[in-house]
Amino acid sequence: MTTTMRIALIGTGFMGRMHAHAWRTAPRFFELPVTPVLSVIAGRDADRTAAAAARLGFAESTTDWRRAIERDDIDVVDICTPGDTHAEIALAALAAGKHVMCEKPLANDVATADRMAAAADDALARGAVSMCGFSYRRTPALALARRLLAEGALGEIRHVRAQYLQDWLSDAEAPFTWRLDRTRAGTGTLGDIGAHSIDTAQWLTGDAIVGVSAVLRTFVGSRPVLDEQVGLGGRARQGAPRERVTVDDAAAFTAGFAGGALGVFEATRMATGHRNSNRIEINGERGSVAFDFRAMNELEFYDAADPAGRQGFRRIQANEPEHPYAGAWWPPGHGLGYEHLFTHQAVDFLRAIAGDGDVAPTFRDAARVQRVLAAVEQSAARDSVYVRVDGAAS
Ligand code: SOE
Repeated sequence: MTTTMRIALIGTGFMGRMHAHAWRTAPRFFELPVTPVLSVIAGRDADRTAAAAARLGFAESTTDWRRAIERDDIDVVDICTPGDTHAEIALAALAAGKHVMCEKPLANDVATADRMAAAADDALARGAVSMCGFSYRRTPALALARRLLAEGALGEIRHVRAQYLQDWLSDAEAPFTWRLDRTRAGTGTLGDIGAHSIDTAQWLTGDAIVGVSAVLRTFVGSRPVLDEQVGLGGRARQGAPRERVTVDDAAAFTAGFAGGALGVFEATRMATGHRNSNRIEINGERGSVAFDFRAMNELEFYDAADPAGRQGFRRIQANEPEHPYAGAWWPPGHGLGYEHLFTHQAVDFLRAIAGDGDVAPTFRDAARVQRVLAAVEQSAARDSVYVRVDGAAS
């Protein structure tokens, strides 16, 4: 095995910049069996991609992702592009023998996700690792929750309550983006942020969602097109042409888990005042955990075994050296941020490549999330009838 992992990053937007930061930061804070090297970044516009390379620390830039993938001196392909391009890039990269990191949601439909998962399984047999970027798994407080649940601290799980609330589309004049185009994004809020809640819920509980009953809403049917899209924000000029929104603005569904737990999920980009409130609470027979990304360094834990008179949720600052990932960073209590999740993701990925730890979530795990997304859409299209999740354990 080489001691370096030469990265080709495809995409220069929000996630591209975030992943670049993660590859650069990971070896500076974590002991790694292999060292990432920022070799090439691919984007659509030559000047802007060259500027991104210079700024983010890549040796080279290109407008041809295929050439980047074909190169012998590339080991890892990192896909940070809109969903409709994931499969083509990932399949080409896996065929070329590269390790692949792919942003979420894995694909825009189940059949494509399944093809990617099958290709990843084959590639793994040949030593190439693939991971889907459900980054919230790498929040120390949520990884601690996962540890508590795996240890059985909550006992039998009865309730999963997940809300992912954003508000960047609450203004009807907020501009159109690819995220509002079904052909590019697959679904809207559901796949973009609801997918995080689904993945987090299944990962924390170790249980599968087997059926859903759902509603989807699109509150604003068309949006102004900006001359140039910058990030998620911005406002269009007066009289700008409008583009039809072909995805959901909000999703709500109840879910049954294989083990009997009842799930209630809500995802929206229309919750005024909520910039990025990713919350989950799980109640079991022996206790509960609760997390809100607004206080991402904390996990609330209720232990029903605490003595009478002293019971209540305790707030654990998940920044102690005993907590997942936290020991590599600052002294206790100094806090981590959103970007740390991606650094942790890069660390886990590089370690998995070197055979140190399992790769997760795999493309197979991500295809299971895709099945839940599909079931939610089917239920919503049929007046919320209960739809079984295809292929889920029952
Ligand atoms: C936009 O809604 C977005 O950037 C998502 O695409 C990310 O996955 C989420 O972490 C933050 O919000």
